[in-house]
Amino acid sequence: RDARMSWWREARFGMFIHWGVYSVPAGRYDGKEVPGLGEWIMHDARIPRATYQQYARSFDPIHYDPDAWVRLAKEAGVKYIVITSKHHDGFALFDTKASPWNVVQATPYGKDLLAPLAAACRKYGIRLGFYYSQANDWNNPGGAAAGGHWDSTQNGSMDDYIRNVAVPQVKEILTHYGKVAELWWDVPTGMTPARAAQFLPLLALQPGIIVNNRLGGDVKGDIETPEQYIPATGIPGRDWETCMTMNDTWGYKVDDNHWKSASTLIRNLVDIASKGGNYLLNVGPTSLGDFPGPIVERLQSIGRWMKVNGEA
Ligand code: JFZ
Repeated sequence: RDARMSWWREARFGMFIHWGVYSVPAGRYDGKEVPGLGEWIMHDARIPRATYQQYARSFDPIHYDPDAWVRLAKEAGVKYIVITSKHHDGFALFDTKASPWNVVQATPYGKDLLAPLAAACRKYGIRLGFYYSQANDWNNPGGAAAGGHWDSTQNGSMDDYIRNVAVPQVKEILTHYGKVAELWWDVPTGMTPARAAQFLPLLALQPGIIVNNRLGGDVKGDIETPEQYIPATGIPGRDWETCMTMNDTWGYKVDDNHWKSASTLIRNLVDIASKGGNYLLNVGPTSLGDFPGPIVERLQSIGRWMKVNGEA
């Protein structure tokens, strides 16, 4: 266990990437800003499944340059990246046989987004992890929806969804992209010990993998995941990773300009490192595949600070 955790305990700084079809509406529906998180827009605005699926036709990230993303991360001192392979909207950023709701089949872009990111990470010596929403899935029928479904076409058996979509997709992300550093489960709506147990054997596919604590069904995982805050005294006896946004959303939202300053972000990183944790700092790329300007500026500022004060 300790050997497996050793790189992670020294890493201190990771980059979270929330990217998907929600970057197309970018927080607006029916001409109005939808309050809350950009990646929750389908849920929060009760967007019908067929309507939401139309956004995929405009998901065409022709500016996507994973080499540039990873270089920027590396220059900021980031040691690992965790990207949403599938968020709660169920959209897979990868080529999957388990559901047609994926970037290859449902978008004009038509190419797997994870493979070139994995290649860039290998090139720059950055570890790569995957976020996967195992329970909430608002498009593949039978997937859970926190608070319940709002469109009858979402209905189905959650056990069938787990067997036919989630488990096969987790197997795909753990076998098609080389070494996977971290697996980031999220929001265990409807998860039971029996459902969680369907996923556990898959971890053997990546012997060194580090798993967070959000699978559900009483599975503890390797790391705690304080969200948007820094525990005052760390978390004694547990490894932990504070995930945090630079503004107020994870997925890109055009109206969210509430940016933390670079000095706040640097202070947070130092505070977290001093308490034995890791900082997983989020970026929400646009549907064209760009990092918003304020994010680039902050990563560059952190990089300048690292050059003077960091180790790497
Ligand atoms: C979850 C997601 O719903 C959200 O979209 C984002 O991906 C974030 C990183 O994770 O949101 C949560 C999950 C757990 C808590 C709060 C928000 N929590 O435990 O306080």
